[in-house]
Amino acid sequence: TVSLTINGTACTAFPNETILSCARRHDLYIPTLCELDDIDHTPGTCRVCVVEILQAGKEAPQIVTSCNTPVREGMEVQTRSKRARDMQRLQVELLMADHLQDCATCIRHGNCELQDLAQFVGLTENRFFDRARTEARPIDLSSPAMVRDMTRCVRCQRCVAICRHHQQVDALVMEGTGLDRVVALRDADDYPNSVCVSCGQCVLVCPTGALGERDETDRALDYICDPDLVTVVQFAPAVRVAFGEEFGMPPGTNVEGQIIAACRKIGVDVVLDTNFAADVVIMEEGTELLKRLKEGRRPTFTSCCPAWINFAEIHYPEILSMLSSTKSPQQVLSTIAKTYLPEKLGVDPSRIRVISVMPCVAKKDEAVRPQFVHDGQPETDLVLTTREFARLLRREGIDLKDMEPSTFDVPYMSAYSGAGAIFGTTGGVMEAAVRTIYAVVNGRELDRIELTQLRGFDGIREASVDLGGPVGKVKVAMVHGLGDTRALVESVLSGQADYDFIEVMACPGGCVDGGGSLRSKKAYLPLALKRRETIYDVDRQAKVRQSHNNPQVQALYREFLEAPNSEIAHRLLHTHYQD
Ligand code: HC0
Ligand code: SF4
Repeated sequence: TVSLTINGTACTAFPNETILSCARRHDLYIPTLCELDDIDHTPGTCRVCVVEILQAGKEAPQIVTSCNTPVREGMEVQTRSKRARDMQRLQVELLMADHLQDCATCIRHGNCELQDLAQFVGLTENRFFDRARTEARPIDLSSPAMVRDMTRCVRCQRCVAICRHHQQVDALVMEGTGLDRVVALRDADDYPNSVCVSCGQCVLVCPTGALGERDETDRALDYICDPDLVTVVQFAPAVRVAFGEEFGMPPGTNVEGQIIAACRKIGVDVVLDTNFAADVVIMEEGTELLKRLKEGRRPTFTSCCPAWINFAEIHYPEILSMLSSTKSPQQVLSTIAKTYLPEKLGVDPSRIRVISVMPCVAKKDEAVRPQFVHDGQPETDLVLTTREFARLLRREGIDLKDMEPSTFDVPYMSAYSGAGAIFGTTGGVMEAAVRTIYAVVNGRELDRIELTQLRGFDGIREASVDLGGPVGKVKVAMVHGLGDTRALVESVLSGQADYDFIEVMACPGGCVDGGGSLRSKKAYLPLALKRRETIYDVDRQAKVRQSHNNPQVQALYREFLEAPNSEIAHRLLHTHYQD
């Protein structure tokens, strides 16, 4: 180990450890901006973490960036000397020189790492701001999902790193020099022509409002406040366990009841659950899989994650025939909400507007796919990310904590099984599918419902599952995060891998940490495990734990869809992909 002092306190460090890392382990705060510890990102571009050091043998102290300067034996570090504090403040002021300062209208207002930093260093003036130069930087509105606003970029390059090294999509590059340096799309002028798949991981790590979802809270209010419209809200499996913390509740709290109550309070007419549609997806996809297995078509990939669909279409069109044709739960619910629901409610389908609340930005993209728009009418009218939903509630003066939990008020399209609930975490779709397929094949339920061999957090997990009967053992795989997905797809294409069924989720962790989730500061994915624990709890406590045993799903087939993969189910609930 290495001995040094920081602010006069004796510290021990590992050889080659940085000053910043050592300070953090000793609970000594140094301001940072570009760095992101849990993805090992230290580009040293913001220079906010400057400290003063005196090294053995040197007479004068030096100013260095602590994120990339290794400790030395006998080093004396000052993080709070007058000179260090002045330099930290100057660096923040320089960052502000070309950062648009209309904070009140920024999507990140109140939750911005740059605002925090300005407070920490006590910034009271901004001598170098060049408005004309800043406003000349591009704002890209070409994606239905995201906005890339370079007037607010601080060039931390976290987005470039996450896209390149973790998702391995490599859609972003740094372009230009000096003050004109910005994040650009690689080899493309706009999102539709780029290799970006809208997974939103870049948005999750952006410290400012430079990357954000396309905010649609205004349009949501237009629908909700229009007395002629019947507004339907559906919310995704993961939202209920990844939302409470925005309102000060412990991470992983299940706020399903409060979400229902809040929707009702703001004037939503009908609240439905995407979990119900997840159960329907299992009926359709499970049936489809059995058919494909019989025909010897393997493997089958799940198709519910829209960033994965984008990834397959853009990067591996040769595998599109291996994707399940079943629509995602979001699109299944919206479709039924415009066909079956109007009959139930006795209203004209043209009056229905479906708003879905998703922990995902790619769902916005999915909603406007041409396959899901008929005669100009989309199945899903509007997608709000979890972040926008929080914004919407605030706009309506609602604090989720004050809401008395409520329950769904219609006896259809809202009940769900434990299998539908676990869709929100990596491995959940596979587990849900196996529970139902086993019962279909054997005429009885699995003895052990919790398929713990499918759970876990490794990027790629595989297992052999005995489905019994004529089907026997099948080989399944689950992958999350697009870096590992790329590796798995390559191994399928090269013939190395030999799977029957593969679940893909583009976001690491699955939807519990989707790209539309609340943003954490100074960390990439700190809350995934707490959220997934709650999801597994929901399953454990569910009265019905298999999709086919959900009485409302049974009623839907009895009253409307006839049978899984029936002609009408095919017409309404299946889709195709484009290469
Ligand atoms: Fe997901 Fe979904 S589970 S993609 O991760 O399948 O976003 O939560 O809503 O559609 O159900 C997200 C979450 C969903 C869909 C479901 C699937
Ligand atoms: Fe890369 Fe995903 Fe961001 Fe697109 S949305 S730039 S693929 S991280």
